[in-house]
Formats: sequence, C-alpha cells, structure tokens
Amino acid sequence: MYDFVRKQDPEVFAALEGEEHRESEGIELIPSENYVSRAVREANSSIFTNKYSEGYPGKRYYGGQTFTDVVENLARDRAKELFNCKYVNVQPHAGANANIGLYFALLEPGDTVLGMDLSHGGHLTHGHPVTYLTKIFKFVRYKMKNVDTGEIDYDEMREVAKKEKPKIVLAGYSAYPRELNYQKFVDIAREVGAYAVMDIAHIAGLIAGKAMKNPFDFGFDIMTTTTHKTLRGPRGGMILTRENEDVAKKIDKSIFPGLQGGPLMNTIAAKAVCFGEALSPKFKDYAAQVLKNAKAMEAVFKTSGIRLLTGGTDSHLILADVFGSLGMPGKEAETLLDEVGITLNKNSIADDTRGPMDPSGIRFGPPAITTRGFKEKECTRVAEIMVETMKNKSDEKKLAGMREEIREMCKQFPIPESFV
Ligand code: DSN
Repeated sequence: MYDFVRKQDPEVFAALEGEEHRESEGIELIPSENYVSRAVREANSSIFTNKYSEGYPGKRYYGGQTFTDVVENLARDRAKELFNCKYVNVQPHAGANANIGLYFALLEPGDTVLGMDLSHGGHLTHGHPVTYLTKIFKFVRYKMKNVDTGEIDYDEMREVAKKEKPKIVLAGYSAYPRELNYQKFVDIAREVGAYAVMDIAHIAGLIAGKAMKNPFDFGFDIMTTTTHKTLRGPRGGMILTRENEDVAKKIDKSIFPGLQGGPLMNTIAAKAVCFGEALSPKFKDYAAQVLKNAKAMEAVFKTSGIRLLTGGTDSHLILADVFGSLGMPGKEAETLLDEVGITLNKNSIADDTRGPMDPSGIRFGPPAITTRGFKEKECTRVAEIMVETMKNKSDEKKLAGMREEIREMCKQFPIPESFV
C-alpha cells in the first residue's frame, strides 16, 4: 500500500505507516471515530480529486461533469432513501459547514437559535462563544433537568422558546448519551413558528441502521450531520430536508455559492459508497450491535461504582465522571489508557468544575470496535481493562499485562476491509 508515496516521500510514508499500525494495534473508543471500508477509502482517494464542479448536478459552472453528476446523484438518492426525506445537500465539507450553511440559509443576522447548553452536551457550532457564529446570531439554551437521568427540561425549553422566539429549535449533541423526546421538540418549534432541526452527526449511522429513532418520523424539518462517525463514511457533512422544497433551495444556495467553493467530488463519491453500504442489511446488524456493546460497557462501569452522566446510555456514547468517582482527572485517564492501547477523549461533564483542557470526565463508545467485530463479551473485557487500568495506575506490571491483552485482542479482530 502507498507504493507511490513510499518511493517519492519517505517522511509522509512513515506517518501513513505509523497511523496504519496505531489504528490496527489499538482499541479505538472515541465515539465519533470509526473504520471505513476499503471501497470508501478508494473512492475518497480517487481521481475525482482532480475535478472542479461548482454548482449541482445538471447545473455546473465548468464543463466535463458527466461523471461528477453520476456520483453526486448516487449520493443524493441513497441518502434520501436512508433517511426517508425528499432533499439532501451532500456537499458540506464537514459537519461544521453543514451547520453554518444551515444558519445562513434560514436566519438573518440577529436571529435566535435555541440549542442544547454546551456544557450539557451541545456542540461548538451550536453557538459556543469561541465561534464567529455568536457575533452574528443569538444563541439561547436549554439544559438537562436532571444530569443523573439525562431528562431534558422541556418546560424550560418551552418557556425560553416563547420568550426568545427562536427561528430554529435545535436538537442534537456531541456528548449526550440519551434518546431525545423528538415530539416535544417539534411541538415547541411549531408553537413558536420555528424550524425543528436535529444535528444527528453522532447517531446518523444508528438512525440509518434503524437502531435509533428517525427525527423525520416526528416531523423534524431538517437534519444536519457528518458522514464519518457511526455512519462509517468519509470525513464530511450533509444537510437533509424532509419535504420543504423552498428550504432545500435556500440550503443549496447557502452551501454554494454562499459558503463553499468547489465540492470535494472524491469525498462525495466516497459518501455514495458509504450510503450504499449503509443500505445493506448487514449495516442494521452493525447498528444494533453498537447499542448492545455500549450497554455491555455501561454495565461494567456501573458495577465498578463509576458515575455515568445521565445514568448510562441509550446510544453509542458513554460519559463517565472519573474525577468524581476515582479522583482521576479526565486528562490523566486519557493519557493512562492511551499507554495500554485504548484511545478515548477527556470530556467536560455537565456543570464541570474543572476546565475544558483538564475536565472531570472521559467520553467513549464502541462504534469502531463494533466495526472490528467485537461483541458484548469483548466489550465487557475492554471496559474491565479500562477500570482495572485506572484503579491500578502505578502497577507497571499490571499495566504491561493490559497492554499485551489489548494487542492480542486487536490481532484476533483485524480491521475488516469490506462490510457488504
Ligand atoms: N469532534 C466531534 C466529536 O468528537 O464529537 C464533534 O465535532
């Protein structure tokens, strides 16, 4: 593999090889990461990277679009089938671009978005003060009513919506482990005349695989997403519109020419391949297994007395208060687990008293190891190793044993090349 890079650029080749080894010899638990198939990788590194294709199928600004139109139409048709909607824009380069493009499609400067409080699981692009978005739009918040059950305070959400008159009621999160009550979101949005939007980036694969509910079934108007998390596609974004053609047109204009230039046609080809895989029956098995594996990991942490935010998980994601339970800051846990071959991320927990670079929690989940073929038994063992590692941080011999066990598990479950 990488024959041409090897011959031409040994320094980049060394980094590529290093990453190949790192990914195959370690346990990947960052819940927003995954392994893509070789077919997705081939399409993503394909000849389409040569092509400019500003515009949309049938309406491009440059010639030579016979094959770009084919792949973009395939990606669009498959995405619509997967998520059961009428319109889709597959051009956003990232989830952030999808959200930013959407705001500019639907809002005027000064308009308001009602979204999840960032310390309770929301995302930077849902209006974190460090983003430029807050210079243009107003972001107001709802929170969990009870951080130990994850119940959202829908009464507060309704009150804030009535007072602030948002144009978008935004659901979605990057660090919240529970299924939402979509009907309540839609009802509140309708009551105040707002669009109901869900950022499904984390759970897109679980919705596509029918393991979690589809917000469109409850009347959500728009969904934004990334394509590389549980959906197991190339790094990129997408905006889906349930049925409103006017809105879909505004979104298309907003993404191009409003926000982006030439679409990444190689990535769009890879999105088409990924969506084809997600339509296959095996994808449903994968999505269902992700949830079972997360439950197996949840059980180990609960038995070990480690506090889980929201009390557990309904999805692929677990947030553990390791500082509160073990006196170990999230950063230390991240580094320690990395040393035994387990990659996850430190994460703020709701109302964290520690700072974001050294927070109280860790966030982890099984999407990538599920792709690798791990079932409940292996996930239980991985969670046990995590807990044992954190509880025996100074026992070098024990830690070396854990590292060896992780290496062996990875050998037994090589990263698959194909999922269909
Ligand atoms: N960085 C992503 C995540 O890990 O959740 C969100 O953008």
